[in-house]
Amino acid sequence: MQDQRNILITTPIYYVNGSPHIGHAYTSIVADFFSRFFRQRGRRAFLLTGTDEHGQKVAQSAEKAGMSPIDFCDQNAALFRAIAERSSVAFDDFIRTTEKRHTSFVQRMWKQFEKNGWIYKGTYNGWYSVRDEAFYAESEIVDGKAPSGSPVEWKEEESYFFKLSAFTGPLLEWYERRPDFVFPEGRFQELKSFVQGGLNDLSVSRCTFSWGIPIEGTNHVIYVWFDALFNYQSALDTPEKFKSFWTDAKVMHLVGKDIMRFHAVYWPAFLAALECTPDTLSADVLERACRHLQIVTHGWWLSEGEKMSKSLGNTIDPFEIIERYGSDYVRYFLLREPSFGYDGNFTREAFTNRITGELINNIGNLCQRTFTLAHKSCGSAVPTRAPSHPLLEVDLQGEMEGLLAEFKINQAIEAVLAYASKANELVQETKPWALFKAGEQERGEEVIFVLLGAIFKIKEAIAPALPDFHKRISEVFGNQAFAPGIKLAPLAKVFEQIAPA
Ligand code: ME8
Repeated sequence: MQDQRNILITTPIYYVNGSPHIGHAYTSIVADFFSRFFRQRGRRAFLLTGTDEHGQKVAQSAEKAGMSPIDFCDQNAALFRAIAERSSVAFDDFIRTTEKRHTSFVQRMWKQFEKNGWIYKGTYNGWYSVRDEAFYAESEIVDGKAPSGSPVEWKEEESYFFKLSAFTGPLLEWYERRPDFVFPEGRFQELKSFVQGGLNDLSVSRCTFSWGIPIEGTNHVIYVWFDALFNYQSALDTPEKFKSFWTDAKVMHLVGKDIMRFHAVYWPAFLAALECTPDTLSADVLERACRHLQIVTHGWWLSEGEKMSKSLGNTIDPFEIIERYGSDYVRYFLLREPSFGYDGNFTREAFTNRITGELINNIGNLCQRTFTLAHKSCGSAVPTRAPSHPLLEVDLQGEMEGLLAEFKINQAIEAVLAYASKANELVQETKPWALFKAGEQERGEEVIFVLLGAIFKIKEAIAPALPDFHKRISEVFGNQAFAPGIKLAPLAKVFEQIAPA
């Protein structure tokens, strides 16, 4: 039976140390794609996004900008909200970790950890990367840098620790029960190898700066990742929301591959720690606490084959390209180009080729030709002669469901393109304009009926990727279900041409 549970879909909450990047827009677009897809199937989906505002990185960036941390956060959080809106990401909530609903929630969680015996005080001696806001073991440092390539510094400071080491065995046992916990499988293997190496206790507080959630009665603030991960629960700020979108729901955390470890190791450990003591920890507790969780990781966007970086000057500004091409084109390219889960390469050439070759020349051309004839020769209505035809029998939605159950986003889009190509072949074979010209009105109308039916299927199937296209084509059909005789509204242009790369 199909899973009909409500679903909570989350994006990472993004650091506000700078302005949004195409990678941030990407994760949010994928999350929006899935939430639209599930909603289309009648499931209740809650799409959560937001900003991660505490920690040393943000504090340092605020200082550099000569601003107070909170003013700096206000300024940049607004940009993250704006890019989600301009990418047509229909989020249900945008959480900021500086909000009271979040800070008080995290403080409550901290107390529960203490009560359950998971926290002790010690001294952290080791490597820390401010850019990654992550601690690294000596064995992970390569050429004086973190595995991510970020610079690290040696830290020695008093710290509270979370007994993460107790989780090594239980996590490994639980992972075996949940082969789908992390997508894609290969990356899950990497994670298991990391855990097999043995987990160290985790430093979960800092006392050498103050931009964080205070631990009451101490001079410490909570480690930014402990703080950040709980956004997924603190945002569900009424008992009804918590029950509907956590306790009784499926939870899909979409993240880039860079932050898999935090989501697939720390997060399950934190959730389990709320429900047991170190003595009662087991794989069963993890199962109970995390049974509904799935971590879906995607790859990295490169720009013209290289890592995007300010110094190389090859970063892609999401505001700029959306302003220039509109959100549908940008969404289409980002969803269509990479094999989901793996790295993608953003090149101007690939962008132009996909938009022109696939959207404009295939889907756009089909719509343009069909609507023109429907208006000119069929009285601006879906013809009443309704023949049966193999194109109308295709279960495009079913095909998409099968592919998307395995996160094959690009293949699902390919299935729509293949279908549109078949409809275009029908146009070539039957030449409906010639039929009308030759006075074969009935045959012409039959062809137009089939083509309009095909367009209707296409706009439904592609809706999660192209919300604007879906809206415009739905308006042509009077926002009604497809049926013989319904009136068709005019549409000036299906897709705008774009300049060659
Ligand atoms: O890690 N390609 O925030 P962050 C693809 N605050 N995705 C990219 C990308 C790229 N080149 N660059 C960034 C954090 N991303 C934490 C998260 S969650 C409780 C806390 C996307 O601002 C990708 O989703 O560094 C990556 O995981 C995320 O931005 C990192 O955003």
